[in-house]
Amino acid sequence: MKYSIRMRAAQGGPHENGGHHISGAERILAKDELASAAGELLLRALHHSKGEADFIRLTVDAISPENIHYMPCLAIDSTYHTTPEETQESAIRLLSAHGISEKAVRTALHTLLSRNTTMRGAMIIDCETGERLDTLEDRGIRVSHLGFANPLEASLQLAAAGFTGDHIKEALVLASKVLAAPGVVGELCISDDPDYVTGYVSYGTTYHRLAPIKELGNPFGGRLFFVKPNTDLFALRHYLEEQTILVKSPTIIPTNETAKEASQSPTNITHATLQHELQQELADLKTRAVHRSLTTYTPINGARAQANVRTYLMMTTNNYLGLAQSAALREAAAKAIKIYGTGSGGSRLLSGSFPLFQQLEENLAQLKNTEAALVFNTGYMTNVGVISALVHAGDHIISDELNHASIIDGCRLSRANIHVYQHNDITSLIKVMAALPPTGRRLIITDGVFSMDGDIAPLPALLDIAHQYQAWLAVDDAHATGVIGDGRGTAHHFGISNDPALIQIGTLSKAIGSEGGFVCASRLVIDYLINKARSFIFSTALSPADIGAALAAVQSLLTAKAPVKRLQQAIQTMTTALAEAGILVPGKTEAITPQSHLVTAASPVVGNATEPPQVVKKAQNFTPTPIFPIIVGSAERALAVANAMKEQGIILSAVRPPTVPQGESRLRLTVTADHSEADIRYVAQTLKTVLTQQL
Ligand code: WAQ
Ligand code: MG
Repeated sequence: MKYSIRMRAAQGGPHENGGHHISGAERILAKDELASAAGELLLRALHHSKGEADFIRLTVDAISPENIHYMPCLAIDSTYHTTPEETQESAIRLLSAHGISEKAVRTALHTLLSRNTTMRGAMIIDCETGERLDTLEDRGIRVSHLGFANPLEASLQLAAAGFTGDHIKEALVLASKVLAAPGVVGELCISDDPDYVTGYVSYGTTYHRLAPIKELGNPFGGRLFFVKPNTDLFALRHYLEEQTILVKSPTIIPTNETAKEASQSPTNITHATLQHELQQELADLKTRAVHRSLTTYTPINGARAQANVRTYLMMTTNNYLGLAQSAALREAAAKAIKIYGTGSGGSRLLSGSFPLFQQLEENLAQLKNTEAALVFNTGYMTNVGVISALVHAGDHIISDELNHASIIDGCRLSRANIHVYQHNDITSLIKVMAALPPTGRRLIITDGVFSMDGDIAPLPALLDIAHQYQAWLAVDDAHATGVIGDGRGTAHHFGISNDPALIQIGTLSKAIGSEGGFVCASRLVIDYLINKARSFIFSTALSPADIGAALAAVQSLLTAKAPVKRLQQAIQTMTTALAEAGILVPGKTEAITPQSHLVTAASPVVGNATEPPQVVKKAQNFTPTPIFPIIVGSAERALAVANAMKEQGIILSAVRPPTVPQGESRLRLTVTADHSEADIRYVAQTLKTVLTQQL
C-alpha cells in the first residue's frame, strides 16, 4: 500500500480565511517513509523564503495499488540566458516549435506576468488562441496525487547528473504527469519563490529548464497548461487532481557539453578490430552448427516449393491452410490494390487507415468473440507493442518458460518485473502468483500453441488463476488461429467465451496467409492500445494487399470449415504415418512397450538392425496441432538429418539453440491442408530411412 502525504501552509491563518499561501507539497510514499516526510514538510513550511507559516495542514491518505498509474519521466534539457527577457523569448520559441501557436504563448505569458497576485494552481490555455479556458480564478487547477515511483532512486539519478533540491524533483514529476494528460501539449512554469529563478517549459518528452525566467526577488509565479481546442476540461481536471500517478526514475540526457566530450573520447575499438570481432563471432556460430543463412524458395502452394529448378515437399511452413497461394486470396489482394493502391502511406493514426482495416478488425473480433480488435504490422510487433503498453516498471509479467522470442522481447521492453513459470505447469504458476507483491499490474502470458513443441496451453486453468489473482491473461495464438477450435484458436478450442481478463493475440501471417498481427480484447483495452502501443503508433500501416488478403481469409474462416478440416485430417494422417514408421514425437506418438518410460524423445525409435522394432501408437496426450517436434539431440545431428531429407526432396527445418534448449535440437516438421496422404506417407517413410542411417 502507498500513502499520499500532502502539506499546505499559509501565513495569517488558513487560505480559506484569507491567509497568504506559503508552500504546498505532496509525496507518495511507503508507510515507513511517512514519519520522516512529515517532519521534512513541516520544516519546509516553518522555514520558507516566503515567510514562516502559521497554518500548516498535513493530510495523509492510503491509495490502493490498482488506482496507481505509472508513467515515464520527461527527459531533462537546459538552456541558460543572461536576462529574463531572453529566457522568455526562448520559452516562446521552444513552445511554438512544438504544436502551440506563438500567439497563444505570448498572450498567455502576458496574462500570467501582468497579474499581481499569485495563483495557487495553473491556468488552462487554448494552444491556438492563448485564451484562458478554466474559470477557477486565483485557484486554478491544482495538480495532485503524484510522486516518483522510487523517490530515493530518482534523487540519486538526478544528483548524479548534478540536479539537486526539491524544486526540480517536484517540478519534474508534475510536468511528467501534466504532459501525459488528455489534451495537454505543453507547459510553462515560473516559480513563485522570490529566490528561485529557474523555470521550465515542457513539450513532447522534454522538460526544458530555462534560467533566469524572472528577476531575483520577484514573488510572482504561475503555470500555464496549453491544451488542444475542444479538450474535455472536466476529464482533464479529474486526471490532474484525482488520478494517482507515479513517475519512473528519470534517465538523464547529456547536455550539449557532455555530448560533445563523449564524441571526442578515445575508444579502444577501431573499425578494424570491430570487423575482426564480427568475423570471429560468425565463425564461432559455424563451428557450433548454429550459423544461419537464407535460402530462396519459390512457393507453389502450402505443400510444395521450388529451389534451383527442383520441386520440394515443403514441410516447414506456417502457411497451415495453404491460403497464401490460394486463388481467392490472390484475387482479394489484387482487388484491394486496384481500389486503394500499393502502400498505405502513413501510420494508422495519421493517413494510413483505409476502409478495409475496419472491416478486418470487425471480422477478427467476431472470429475471436471479443468486442474489438486491432491490427499490427507483424505478430512480433503485436507482442512487443501489447505487452509494453499494458505493463510498465513496477508491474508484473508472469510468462511461460517456452514463450516465443517476441513475447520475451516485449517483456524486456516493458521494464516490468518478469516472473517465469515452468512450461504449462499450473502448480508452478500458482507458486509464482502467490509470491507476487501486492503492488503493480499483473499480466500472465502464454503461447496458445507452442511454436516449437506444438502443445497447447491449458487455457481454462490459466484463466481461473488470472481471475483469482486479478491478472490479465494474454494468449498468443500465432500457431492456433486457423488451426484449432474450428480455426478460431485456443479459447474456442476450450469453449471459453468472451472474458474481460482475456487478451487474444494472433498473426495474419501464418494460417491466415497474409501479413500482419492482431489483438482481440475488450473495447477499453483496444482503445488503450491505440493510444499506448508504440509499435502500432509508430509504424506505417500495412498495405492494401495485406489487408485485402487477410480480410478474405478471415471471412472464409467465419463461414467455410473445409480448409481447417483438411488441415486436421493431414495432422491425423501424419500422426498415423509417423507411428507406423516407429518414430516418437512428443504430443503425437508414444511407444506401447512396457519400457516406454526408458525411451527418451532424444533417441527416436526407428526400426534399426540392433534393436527390435518398437511398436509406436498415437499418443494419449495427442494434441491436434500441425507442429511435429522430432527431437534428435545435438545441433550437428539435426543439421545432418535436415540435409539428408533435402536430398530426398523434403524441406524441413533443423531447429537449434538458442531457439530451443541445448541438447533438444530438433526437426520441426509441419503439415498443411495442402499435403496429400501420399505426400505425408512419403515424408514419414523417408524420415525413418534417414534417421536409421544417422543413428
Ligand atoms: N498544480 C498546479 N499548479 C501549481 C501547483 C500544482 N500542484 N503547484 C504550484 N503551481 C503553480 C502556482 O501557480 C505557483 O504559483 C506556480 O505554479 C509555481 O509553483 O528545473 O518551484 O511550486 O529547477 O513555486 C521549477 C524548477 C520550480 C525548475 C517551479 O514552482 C528546475 C516551482 P512553485
Ligand atoms: Mg513555490
